[in-house]
Amino acid sequence: MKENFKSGFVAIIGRPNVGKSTLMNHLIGQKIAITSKKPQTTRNKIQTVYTCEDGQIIFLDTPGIHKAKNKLGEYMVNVAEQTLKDVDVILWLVEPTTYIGAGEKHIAEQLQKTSLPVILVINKVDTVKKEEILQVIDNYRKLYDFAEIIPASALRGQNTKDIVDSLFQYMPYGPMFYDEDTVTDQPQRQIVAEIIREKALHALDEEIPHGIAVTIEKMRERKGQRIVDIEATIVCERDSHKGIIIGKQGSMLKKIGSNARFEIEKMLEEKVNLKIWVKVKKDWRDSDTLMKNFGYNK
Ligand code: GDP
Ligand code: K
Ligand code: MG
Repeated sequence: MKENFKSGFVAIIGRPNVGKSTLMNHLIGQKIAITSKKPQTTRNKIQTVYTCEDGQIIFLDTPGIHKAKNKLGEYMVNVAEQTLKDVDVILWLVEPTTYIGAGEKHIAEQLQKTSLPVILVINKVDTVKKEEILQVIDNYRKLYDFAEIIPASALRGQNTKDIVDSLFQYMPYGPMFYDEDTVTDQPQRQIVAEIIREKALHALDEEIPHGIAVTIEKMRERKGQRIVDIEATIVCERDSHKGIIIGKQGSMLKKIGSNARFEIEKMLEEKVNLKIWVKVKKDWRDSDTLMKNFGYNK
């Protein structure tokens, strides 16, 4: 370990879908947070660890800071606000649009309350022209007093090294909090549940996905064999949703299951026997008890 080793905590914030999970996954080089085209994919605070010669960065992938519409929404906003209290640097991701919307203004207002350095990443620059990027930078410079503004593409890995460098610049000297092999402290069961939820999000249409949760009832390696038996339940809000998730003669559930199994096997490096059930729990997103049941509590 180097003498001038730095370490600290970084909150990744930004509206849903700007590429927070993609960036974090890219930086740590391993898929942890699930990503999708639908907003609000990330519900829980996920901690990932990036370690190199210069130091260690612990990332907290926060759900979007936005106005809550139900209990789940309130929970997510709460997690985000709590996270901001315990970090050294804030990394804010935005889309490369010249128009700054109400959502961004809302976040800027929240940030005025902190004295932490805020690094702005203008992500997805692979989707716009150079001239436009300069205009975006200009507009954001007027919005807030950022420590740095970095245009990048998390998907292509453009300028992501610059992001790491400037994070270290604003980070204190400190110890290694986690050993260098650690990339996350998320329990494996939770990652498995997130993978299944991601595959369901990808396979299903609009409305249903926000109303689903995944629980893992069983996850156990067979004695003396390299096979893990997993039993999971997809919880949805309506009987009609249940029908769609199962599909004609079980075809949809089969697709979700085999896509999930493929990825879980890659992660565990073992064969997986995956059984998925589908259950209806009406309005679970508006119930404190059911939310707790699904692991959304602090
Ligand atoms: P999050 O909700 O902020 O965590 O966003 P995700 O990481 O889930 O990304 C949302 C979508 O944007 C996914 O389809 C990503 O593949 C896509 N995306 C993320 N970063 C980039 C980027 O740099 N360029 C492009 N073109 N797409 C990106
Ligand atoms: K997303
Ligand atoms: Mg995410």
